[in-house]
Amino acid sequence: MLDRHFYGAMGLEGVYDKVISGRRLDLEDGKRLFDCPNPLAVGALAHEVRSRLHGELAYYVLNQHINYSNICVNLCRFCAFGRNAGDPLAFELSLDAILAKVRDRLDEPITEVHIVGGCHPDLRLDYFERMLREIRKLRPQVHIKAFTAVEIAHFADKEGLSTREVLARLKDAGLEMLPGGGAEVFSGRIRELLCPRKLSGDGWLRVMREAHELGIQSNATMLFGHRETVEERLEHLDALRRLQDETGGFICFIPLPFQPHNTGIAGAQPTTGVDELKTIAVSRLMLDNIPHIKAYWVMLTVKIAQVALYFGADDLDGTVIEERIGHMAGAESDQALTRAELERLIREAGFRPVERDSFFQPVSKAGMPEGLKALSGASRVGRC
Ligand code: V47
Repeated sequence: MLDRHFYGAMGLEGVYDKVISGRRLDLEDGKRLFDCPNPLAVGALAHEVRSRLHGELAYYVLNQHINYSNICVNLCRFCAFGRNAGDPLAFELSLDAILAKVRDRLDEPITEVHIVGGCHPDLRLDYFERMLREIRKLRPQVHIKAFTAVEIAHFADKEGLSTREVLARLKDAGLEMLPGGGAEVFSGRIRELLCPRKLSGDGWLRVMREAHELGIQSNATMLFGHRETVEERLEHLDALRRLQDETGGFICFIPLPFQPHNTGIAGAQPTTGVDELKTIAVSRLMLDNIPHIKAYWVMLTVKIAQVALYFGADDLDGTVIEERIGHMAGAESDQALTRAELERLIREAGFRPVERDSFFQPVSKAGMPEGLKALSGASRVGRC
């Protein structure tokens, strides 16, 4: 399929030339890719880039998600997870309950604990510091990826501290990495429409810049398929790419298809498979400086996530164990996958599974082929 004439017939020879020679795509190129009626043509270009970066490898992680609370002062219209205190579906876990969740899984070789919650009106920074320290005591080897940039800004507001001070305190308590949530799309128009109380796009980028400057790497997300235009998706990708040029702190990008159920977005249709795959492919092609693209099976479904490995994605995320944000909004996927299931999905797609940690370091180097050993460490491409 990677034939110049084939792309020329679709008006994509300029994009083809740039991809083949490793040059950066601009926003117009991105628009042409989204407009291309042939998803396989877009996917094949993304697969070319993905293969250059990761060859036949596809990654997964043994992880555990913990949501400490869904009580939230922002109540974004796209979100079915966030609730007012007193709502029958609101919950708030005590520190003991959180530690019990970690303790329950101590016999499983989990390498990452992923912790997020709503912007709670009352919980204070010392609760989050204790949470990190106690988890670290229980599982000294685990990587703790916790709190979106939106939560960090909320903690700072509540404490009267700067976001940089909050990040430094949480890092001291054991925070190693920020998850990519809360980015949505950076467009002010969309934020005004869907999440007017939430941290702005510029605010999200500022917190991420500060985290990267403090040596805390992060992921980044984009929530798509609600009210945004293709141009707004591309502006979002461009903003991430510009920040990554400066800091190098993003490890992985995760396009999140909007799940419409129980949300405040009337009449929203679920995303189609083609839009999901094309968006993943365009993300791989535009984000030439972010090493990994995650096909998050929870939101995509396991079947689309598996196919996405041929549309630019190189990672399926992980076991997850207990997921609420997507499922409260109608996600149809299971709650958890096992290592065997993740490896089967990857193998049957024709890739070689690699268990990785939060930083995409292979968990075991024993018996690993030389090529793979050489790759370990390559993911920390940034300057963090
Ligand atoms: O921040 C909220 C999004 C995010 C909906 O960093 C919704 O490794 C779809 O960020 N439909 C949380 N999405 C999930 C997230 C994440 C997941 C897995 C791995 C990582 C990582 C990050 O989910 C939220 C928001 O952007 N979200 N509501 C919805 N109705």
